Amino acid sequence: MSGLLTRRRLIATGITAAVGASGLAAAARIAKRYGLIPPDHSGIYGVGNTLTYASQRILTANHSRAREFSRSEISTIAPVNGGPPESEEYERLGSDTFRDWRLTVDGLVARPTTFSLSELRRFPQRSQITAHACEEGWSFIAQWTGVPLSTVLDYVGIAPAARFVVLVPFDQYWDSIDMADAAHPQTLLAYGMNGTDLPADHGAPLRIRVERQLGYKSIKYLKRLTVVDSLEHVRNGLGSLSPDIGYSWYAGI
Ligand SMILES: Nc1nc2c(c(=O)[nH]1)N[C@H]1C(S)=C(S)[C@@H](COP(=O)(O)O)O[C@H]1N2
Ligand SMILES: [Mo]
Repeated sequence: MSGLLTRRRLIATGITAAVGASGLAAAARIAKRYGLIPPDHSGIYGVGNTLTYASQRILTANHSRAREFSRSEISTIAPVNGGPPESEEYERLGSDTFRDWRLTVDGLVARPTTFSLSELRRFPQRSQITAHACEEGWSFIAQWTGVPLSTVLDYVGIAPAARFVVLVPFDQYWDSIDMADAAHPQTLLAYGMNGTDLPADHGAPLRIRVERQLGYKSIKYLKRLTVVDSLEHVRNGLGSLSPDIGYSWYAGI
């Protein structure tokens, strides 16, 4: 009897798995047809990553905003994950209040440009009070001030083939976002936090805020943004350091 039950259960499990797998395959085909394929689409988590990304992109096609908070809700403590880079170049630039620091914006753009901090400050400014959620389970609310990434991309003129923006900091991290996130009104190149210059621990002189994704996408200590049509030949080909350490490229919330 118990043998029969086991067998039945096995059959049932097999069917469920088969239906699930073909459903996933169909969804993956639809995702591919509409260009909703994340760079880490292969491998054991590939189908799941593709489904998450494609369904969120369909649901959030209208640039839905992350919640914004009031000043009184700003957290008194803001934890740090990943302190300032131990790079000679970074330390040298920081010792002179980042006067010689430049952000390079290149790749598929009409006018590759390097920007000093004061040049970035001359663009129309935006401030937003948002919640930062780390994948490790903690969060805090802070005010971020900077220039929308879309303003800078409009200035350099992105090519029609552009699909991703690669984010390169001074440390070993790197990541990329798609054009939906790049054009999102809350995606900010932030040089200020809670009314002061961005503190060293939180990414001085410039970090990105990608408010619709988990904290690890908000790359700190930026030095370069490169616009590309594909991530296939960028470093590990997976769009980010995260898949190397067990996290997905897309971390939408
Ligand atoms: N360059 C760089 N960016 C980074 C990190 C890092 O170590 N280096 N850590 C990430 C992670 S996991 C989180 S949760 C946030 C932390 O931001 P905070 O230190 O301002 O809280 O930055 C993200 N951006
Ligand atoms: Mo994080």
